[in-house]
Amino acid sequence: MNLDVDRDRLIQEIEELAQISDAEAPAVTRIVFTPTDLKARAWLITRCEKAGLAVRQDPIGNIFARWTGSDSNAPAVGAGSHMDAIPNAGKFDGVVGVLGGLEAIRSLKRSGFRPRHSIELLVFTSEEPTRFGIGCLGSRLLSGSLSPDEAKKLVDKDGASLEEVRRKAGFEGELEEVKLPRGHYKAFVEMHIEQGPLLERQKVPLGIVRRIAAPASLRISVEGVGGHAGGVLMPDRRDALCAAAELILAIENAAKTSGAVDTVATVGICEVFPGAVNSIPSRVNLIVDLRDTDLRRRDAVMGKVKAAQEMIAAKRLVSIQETLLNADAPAECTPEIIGALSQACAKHRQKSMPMVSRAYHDSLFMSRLAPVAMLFIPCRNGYSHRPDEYASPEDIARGVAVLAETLANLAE
Ligand code: HGY
Ligand code: MN
Ligand code: MN
Repeated sequence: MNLDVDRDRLIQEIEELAQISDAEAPAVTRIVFTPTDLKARAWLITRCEKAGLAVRQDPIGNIFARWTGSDSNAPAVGAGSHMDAIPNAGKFDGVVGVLGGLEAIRSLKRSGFRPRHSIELLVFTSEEPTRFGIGCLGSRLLSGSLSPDEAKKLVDKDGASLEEVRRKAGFEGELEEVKLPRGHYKAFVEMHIEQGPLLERQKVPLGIVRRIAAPASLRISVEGVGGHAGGVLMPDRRDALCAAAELILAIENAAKTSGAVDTVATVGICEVFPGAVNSIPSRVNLIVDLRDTDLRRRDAVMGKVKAAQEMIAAKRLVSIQETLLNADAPAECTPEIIGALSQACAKHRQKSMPMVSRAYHDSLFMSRLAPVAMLFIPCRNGYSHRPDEYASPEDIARGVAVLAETLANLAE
């Protein structure tokens, strides 16, 4: 099959999409259901329609752009990722899988390939947890990993519910209509930047993911006693921020002493009240992100974090409440799909290496719905979730060619 990836147009599309952002270039911010997100969706849908794909969106805003195959009874082969971006992020996270997936389909069309199984590009709503506190909202609902009732409880930091926000953004219908049955897809393949340094360090151009780490996130609220920064002497204080500081270091230590380098813990959000320089912090809210490739180890670290909360609360006479936001199992990718990716790499005479994904992805939840695997391309210095995130045109085009070959292999 003579596959020619239109690299220049693809790079130009990545640059164009990066302009649809609420941040100063080169940073990208694109939060779910904001006007910028809706503009990006409309921009993408136009390109999918130009490519001759039939497009639909579901009640949570997942986008499905389908190249209908000759056998309407055969389950579709899916590819895709996300376009939303955390504040001050880069332009490649998720986008490489969406626009790369679109270019893979276009290059197959140009090659004269005709699929028996339909090939469908999926763009998932809110892969990032930024607005509603939980990531992979679209793929969780699609795979039944999150119930519509649970989703209806979600509110953003302004107290606006997911239900009102999505309807205001024009997404009608009921969340009960989102879930798809197992068997709807024959396979799902996601191309993504590695968001780590291994491929670049080992000078291997492609990674084939066999396992996706288990993510969990917690909200921890520390309640102390506020007061005047001058009038309250140190022995009389119950400073919520000092207690939170001790807890943050205990969380770091719990990850560092888990016995494996695969355990990671991050306190990415710390809100201090009342937030005045001359007022003792009375309350602190922390959002904690905990991950490991091994579920048991991750849960053991969560147990240590709980014990640290109890110890610090007793010692400092503060109250500490933990709310579990999500705790997901890791995903094993499917040998058959991994095999299809490695065959495609071999056919394109490209070296590849087996990898674990430490970031989570929509594939984590699509694995509850269909056989999945992921294809990683390098990103410079492993940087991601930062404006200097970068993947080279060569690496992107190479990944697209292998993705196209894999999709053709699965769809014939
Ligand atoms: O946080 C993650 O792993 C993903 O980038 N949302
Ligand atoms: Mn991300
Ligand atoms: Mn991503």
